[in-house]
Amino acid sequence: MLDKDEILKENIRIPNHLAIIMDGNGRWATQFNKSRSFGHYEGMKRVIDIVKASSDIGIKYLSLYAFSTENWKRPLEEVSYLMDLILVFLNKQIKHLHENNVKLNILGILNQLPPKQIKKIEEALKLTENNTGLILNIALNYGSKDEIFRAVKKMINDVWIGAIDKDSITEELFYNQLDTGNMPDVDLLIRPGGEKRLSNFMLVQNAYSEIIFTDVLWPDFSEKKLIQCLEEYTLRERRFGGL
Ligand code: V07
Repeated sequence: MLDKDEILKENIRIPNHLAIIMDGNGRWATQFNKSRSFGHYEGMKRVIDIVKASSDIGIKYLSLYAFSTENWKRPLEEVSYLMDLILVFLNKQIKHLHENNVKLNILGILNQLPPKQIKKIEEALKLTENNTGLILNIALNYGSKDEIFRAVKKMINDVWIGAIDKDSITEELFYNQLDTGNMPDVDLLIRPGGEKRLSNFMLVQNAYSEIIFTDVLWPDFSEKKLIQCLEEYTLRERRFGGL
């Protein structure tokens, strides 16, 4: 069990907004001659662990990349399994998340998912909407270029219908149209799985974030690995502060 007081005593810096690209699930499973889906299932269990750890540590925003707009190109069988996982996760976890005061939020275009999934997610959003604890952003059918494009189109439309004046378009107004609304930027981005790319994930929100790439595959990620990343983040901040 993770002791929040221990962490505070050790002077570890806690990011306000942590983002994670949950990569390496398929490769993790292939190591054991199992199907990629087996890796996705194991990866889902780490979502549960890391949400709990983040909430205990006092992280305010946690953004997880679960399914990109590009992921539709994967084999149908894998896509179907990932869609099933949405239901499995919510059926098993939503009550627990709610009891822990977690507020769910989705980044990406919800209405392009299958109807069952949309319904389940909408119920979960409604259930947790007044919660005041950790804000859990799940990026589903999400791509950052798409997010930026939608924000621009929305503003053009708002000008066109007379809802806003074109001169009232400020940087702030633009950022507020993004799927993260008025949430703060990401402080720390962690990418397990060995790749060293952003892969179209929260490009605007990561403008100033510290980035940690680790070879650990997502199903092997743990509370302990998270603390190690926070230690590295703390060291980087200290160096920066010393200049
Ligand atoms: C997915 C597990 C994590 C590793 C990456 C791919 C597989 C949780 C969700 C989820 C959570 C809340 C919610 C909707 C979905 C999820 C997908 C894949 C598509 F409201 N894990 N997880 N969704 N994986």
